[in-house]
Amino acid sequence: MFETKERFKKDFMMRLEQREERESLHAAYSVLSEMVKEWINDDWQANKRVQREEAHKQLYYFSIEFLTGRILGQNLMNLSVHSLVSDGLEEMGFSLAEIEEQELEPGLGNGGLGRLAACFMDSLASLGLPGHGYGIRYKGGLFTQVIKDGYQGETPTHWIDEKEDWGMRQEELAKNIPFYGNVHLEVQDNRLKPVLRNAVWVKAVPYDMPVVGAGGKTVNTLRLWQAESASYPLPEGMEQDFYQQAVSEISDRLYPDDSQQAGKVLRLRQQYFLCSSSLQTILQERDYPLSELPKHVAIQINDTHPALAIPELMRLLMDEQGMVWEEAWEITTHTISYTNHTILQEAMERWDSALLEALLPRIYMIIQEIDRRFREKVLEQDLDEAARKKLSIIEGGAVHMATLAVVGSYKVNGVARLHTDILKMREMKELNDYFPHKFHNITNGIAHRRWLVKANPELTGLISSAIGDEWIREPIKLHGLNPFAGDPSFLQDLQSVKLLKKRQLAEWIRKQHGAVIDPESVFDAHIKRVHGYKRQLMNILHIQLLFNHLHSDRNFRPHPRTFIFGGKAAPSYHFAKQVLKLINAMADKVNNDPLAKNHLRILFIEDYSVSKAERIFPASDVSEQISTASKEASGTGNMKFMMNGAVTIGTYDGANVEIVEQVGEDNAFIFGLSAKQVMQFEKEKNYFTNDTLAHDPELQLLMSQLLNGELSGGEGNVSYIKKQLVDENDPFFVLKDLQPYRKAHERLLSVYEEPSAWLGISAVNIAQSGIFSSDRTIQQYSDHVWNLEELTNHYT
Ligand code: T68
Repeated sequence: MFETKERFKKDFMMRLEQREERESLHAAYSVLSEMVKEWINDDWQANKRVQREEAHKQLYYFSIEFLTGRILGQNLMNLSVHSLVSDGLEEMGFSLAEIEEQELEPGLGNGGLGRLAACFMDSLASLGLPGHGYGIRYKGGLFTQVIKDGYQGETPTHWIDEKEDWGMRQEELAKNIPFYGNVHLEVQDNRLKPVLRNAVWVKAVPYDMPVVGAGGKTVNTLRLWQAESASYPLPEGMEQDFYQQAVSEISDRLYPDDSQQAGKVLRLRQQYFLCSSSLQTILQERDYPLSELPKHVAIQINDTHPALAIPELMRLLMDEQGMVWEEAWEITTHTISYTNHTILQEAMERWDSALLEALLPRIYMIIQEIDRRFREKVLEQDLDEAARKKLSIIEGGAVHMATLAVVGSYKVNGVARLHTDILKMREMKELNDYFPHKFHNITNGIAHRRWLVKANPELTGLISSAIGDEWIREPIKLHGLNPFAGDPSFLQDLQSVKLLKKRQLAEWIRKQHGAVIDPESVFDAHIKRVHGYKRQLMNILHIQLLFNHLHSDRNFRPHPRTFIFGGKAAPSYHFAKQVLKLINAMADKVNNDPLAKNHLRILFIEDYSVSKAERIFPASDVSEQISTASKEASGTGNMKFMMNGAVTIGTYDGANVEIVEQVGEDNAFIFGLSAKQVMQFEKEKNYFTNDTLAHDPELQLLMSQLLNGELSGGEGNVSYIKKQLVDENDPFFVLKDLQPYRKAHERLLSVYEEPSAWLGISAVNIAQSGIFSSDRTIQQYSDHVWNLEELTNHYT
């Protein structure tokens, strides 16, 4: 049906005419997605068959979040029919872009971690590797952000349209998961066996989504579990209503806390629900002896959220399959590997032992035994008390999930080189000393097909006209663009493309938000979750410095800039919410100031999402990557900007280090404390905000403006900001890095004034960005962790 344009048009119209509301855009979306699903389905079934027959090793990526973004357009692109469909629709008077907008966006993730999982799904399928996702089908994705009077409000987001869902319900593959109850030891087959009595059972029903790789040849599966009532008797005394409520809660909504440990029992239920249903499936679907599991299966756990996979696999192997501890442990620790995404203490998962024991008594017993055996081994080494503590899984009345994850996996990776080094040398030093070959680095990457090819077809066209289109399959070949960084005619075209993308964004903003921005101004974007360490506060304070400077110095009249912010704050993160209010209050002030508005504009884009990101990255000139050095594990937005030719202003943090290594220090604007300096201050506790303020009247003025409420529309609006900057001695070094940040902006602007220099830098950034494709990342996981083989006859 997509073989020729004419065939597509005929088929599409025929189906549309059978629809009741055939005039509506939604009907067009519905018909088109139905056609794509049918088209994919044959290949999907064929792929499943081939993967079974060829007995390929399979990778299962366990993640509590998959932030896929909209799916229709992505599938059309990977099936290589995007332009055919787009042209065909246009000839019939439809716009594919408008049709794509009809799709409710699945917001099943908070930020980088969830989006990374989605990029990985794309790369696995595009490289022809058998890798599948396991996650949760939350009814409510991440909340919708509503800004009212400058404050963030949150409303629930429902993304599921049962009729148009990309997920196919697989009732017959449902699994039952036990919670609570008591463990009894009973004699069965002449041995003592732990049996769970009086448990509360929950049914997990899978919804399978096809994941189409580029070229459409490989179709993998993203399986999302939905919680439903099981048909088991309820424990004595439990009311049916209560039970149903508790069950549906499990997949009711995504937790909105990123980089924060939630600590709630519901979160723990979600985690076990995911791990148990997925592992039961993997074990049941197999047609090889259990002892060979690590030869046939690799399981990657995305952060510690699915770390219960370790004791759960032990439970299934021992209690259900009759294995002894040693063999089960051997298999588990050769099947599971773990990716760490953070060193922030507040994000480290620690579950209260009593809570875990009550919810999952058998799992807790197994964790205790893992801990006991590991302690015994540790005792054989000559270590001091502090080191031994760091090697304990259960410590201080809590289960330390990162320690469990390290002990129970065969490989542990960080997500950028600096982050991995910090893990090995500081955060997990003792574990790394104990398991010297376990830790390694695999730097994150992004799906260049979504973030460049799809989001920026104009730049894609320009690149291909210069160097051919092989880079789309082999992104490292973007290197071929390097010579064009000195080619005036290419740079002029590059400038035209950027201007076009800026105009498109400005037009969309005018329509959506009614705000007017000038495409001739510098688009400087800071888009990511709002967090102390990401330092949106430093960005906005810098704008106030510029504002003060404009008013105090009539010779200071810089090139116009538009500062674009976008991002959500966790609903209970008061500090972040005040920063958000501060940004909006500053926008009001600056955008209406007769002098300032000619030079500075502030735009806050409400309800930042994947689809909004797809518009902002291509239109940005400047990429704000200004986290406190050592705090951002990697960052992936930094890579999306770079690939679209935006220039980085940032600290040496996360993957920024590797970005600058690629482009050279002349092609990025780096400033501020290094990770080493930050960690030194933290260790010695010898940094004092007042030392920074003492000799700097500009900063003193700024602080008084901030603290008296002048910038935020009221003193009360900065109480948490004040607490952090003043009472807590500015833990993220906002004030310390502010003047260096300002100087970096000055350097940046002076280069911007020279178009050929600026565009050359932009071109080098694009040329050197290929290494940050998630195809490279996935290949590394495959080579060094999973040992996957490319599917050979996946075209059948
Ligand atoms: C991010 N982490 C890292 N966490 O902050 C970022 N956390 O540096 C990195 O690039 C990215 O992971 C991918 O590796 C997160 O996004 C969360 O979203 C999260 C969610 C729930 C609980 C804790």
